[in-house]
Amino acid sequence: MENYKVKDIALADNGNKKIAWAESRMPVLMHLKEKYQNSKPLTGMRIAGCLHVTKETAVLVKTLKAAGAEISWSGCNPLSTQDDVAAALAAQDLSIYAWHGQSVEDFYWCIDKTLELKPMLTLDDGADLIFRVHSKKTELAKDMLGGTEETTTGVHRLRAMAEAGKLLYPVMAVNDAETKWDFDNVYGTGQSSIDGIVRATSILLAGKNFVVAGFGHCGRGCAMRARGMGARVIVTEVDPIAALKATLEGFEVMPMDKAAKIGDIFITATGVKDVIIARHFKDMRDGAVVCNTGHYDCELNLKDLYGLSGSVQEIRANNEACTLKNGNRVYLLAKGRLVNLAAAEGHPSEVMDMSFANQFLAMLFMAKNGKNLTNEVHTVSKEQDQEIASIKLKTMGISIDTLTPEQIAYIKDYTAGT
Ligand code: RBV
Repeated sequence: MENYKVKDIALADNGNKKIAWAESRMPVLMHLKEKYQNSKPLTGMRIAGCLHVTKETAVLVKTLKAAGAEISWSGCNPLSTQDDVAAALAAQDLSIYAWHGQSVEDFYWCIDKTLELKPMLTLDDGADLIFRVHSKKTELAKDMLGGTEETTTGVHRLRAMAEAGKLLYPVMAVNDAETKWDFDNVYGTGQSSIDGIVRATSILLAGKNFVVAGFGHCGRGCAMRARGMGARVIVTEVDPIAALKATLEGFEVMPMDKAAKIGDIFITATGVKDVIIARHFKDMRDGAVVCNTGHYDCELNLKDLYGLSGSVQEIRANNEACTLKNGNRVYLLAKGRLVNLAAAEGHPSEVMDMSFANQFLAMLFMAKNGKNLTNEVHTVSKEQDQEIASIKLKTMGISIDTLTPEQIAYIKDYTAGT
């Protein structure tokens, strides 16, 4: 019996070409694959994963397999699966359930299929898989060694579960590694979100009012990159410290009520729902482009937007013209799903290299130590972060200085002053 469901297995050749491209740009993960493929420390480990099926994820999956794991996989967003990559993984006898353009029912069906493996480890991006275990398949929790979580929103959900005393096994917050969120969230989101906007619109960014909602790691990346393309960047925030950071970075900060009236392009990166709602849509200029790069599609209130629209027409891939009853057009990209993954290819391989090296090492750690950890959200060690940064630098041909013993002594010597 087939242990996969993908759009079209005949796309595997294309998928393999994409994966080879990603492999050539993910030297840290490839180094780890090389290092562990003989000793196979994940032998006997059953891992269920729920993470965007992209060429980069395929490199992670192949690395976990090379280290001995048995794997079942699903995508973590209905619109982010790259069908050729999914086909390539299925053709390599990996148990994978993922295709682009799923309904919510399909989405959970896929997760449930992956849980038939009776995993001992879960790997999440957004916490939908682990939440499924906790809500519908609790009988699986007792045999779990641990889980890992890739993204900010998932970590928030898991911390809330842990605080409520509901977490049934330990989880590693991969997102919070410095070599993940200071790079993936900033440069990855920044570049790939602009990429998604441009692919869906072919719009000129120079001279546009580009509104970024949220100035966390992801919002900062979008703001920086939009500015680099010549846009006038406006930031909206709810946190005074983040607002101050944006201001001192030279971005204009104002409430969404004001930004809505002047923005040409809007992107949400907040992790919060209802950031852009009816009154904002009504106030927008004719031709405004609206999209989201946060994990869930609730940041834009789509019910409001569709409710205000007299007609909705898909004018090109990932771009719907919503003609409001006041005659203005608002262009919605990728149905409010992550624009970088739905309308482009997600973060570039070079940056996912570090994120997925963290995922891989976190999996090794959980396989070995999960049994002895408390049912809380744990963070990756400083050593893991440093190791990944060091290998990355080495593969980039960059060397750095080393502290002398005298300098180390100086740092520790609190008596040394003026
Ligand atoms: N993300 N993965 C990719 N190319 O595979 N791109 C982005 C990829 C992850 C990223 O790590 C982020 O935390 C998460 O997607 C949001 O769902």
